[in-house]
Amino acid sequence: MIPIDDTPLCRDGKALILAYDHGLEHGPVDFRGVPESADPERTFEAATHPAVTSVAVQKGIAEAYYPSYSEDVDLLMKLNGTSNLWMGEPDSAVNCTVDYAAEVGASSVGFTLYGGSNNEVEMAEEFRDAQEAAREHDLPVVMWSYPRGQGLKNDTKPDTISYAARLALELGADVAKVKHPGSQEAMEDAVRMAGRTKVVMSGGSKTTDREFLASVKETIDAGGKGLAVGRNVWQREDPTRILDALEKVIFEETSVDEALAAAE
Ligand code: FBP
Repeated sequence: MIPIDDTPLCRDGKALILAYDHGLEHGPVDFRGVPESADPERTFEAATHPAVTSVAVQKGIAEAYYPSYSEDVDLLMKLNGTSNLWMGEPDSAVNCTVDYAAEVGASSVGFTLYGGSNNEVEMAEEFRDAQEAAREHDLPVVMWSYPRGQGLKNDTKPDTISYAARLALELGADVAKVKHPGSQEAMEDAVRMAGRTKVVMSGGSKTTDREFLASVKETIDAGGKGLAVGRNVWQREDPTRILDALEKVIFEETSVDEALAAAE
């Protein structure tokens, strides 16, 4: 296990990972509301905000854009990912090796595991290879721990999220990225189940400032390490405003009202 507090994934013991792999995972539809959001430079610019600890992207985006931002932005390389065109049982192609991620400049790696999928066994074996390679490079591993599959489609039930957090600990992830399970109490259970693996909340689809910040606040109060978020930042017309508010809630542990007032 890598203590992530001393790695670029964290600032003052908290993490705010800006995720931008949606062009692969969901496709252009995610960029339609704010057309400028299709330009990766816009997200890299947002990632220079002091609240952002790392940006999580796929290999192609990293190769093309990270060289221009390597001084100002920390890179988390997502190692696997699948398009929304794939209609089979949940699965994720390994698109990048840990060696190559390190060569491009990543200081941590991310890997999706769909526990409960008919492909869970193969995915866990691929995760094993990635996790052990990451250890050789001393790179922290963030697991996108998303139970889903036949009979368990995109489940956010408290027990399922706690199981997702536990899977990350058992399989050797340093950070478990899990969906919000609906309450602070349920997030506390997930944090407990994760043991020494740190828990970050997955952002989810775009919602109101107040609703989104309230779920982040619940995560922090539950002992979560922070957030890995995409759409709730870059699908906003002004990503800086919500990042200002997130800085308050995550790093200064203010109330949602204080954060909203500060971001006016
Ligand atoms: P969001 O904050 O936009 O939900 O992003 C987090 C994330 O894990 C992305 O990294 C990924 O592209 C997306 O969610 C996958 O979402 P899902 O598989 O639930 O559609």
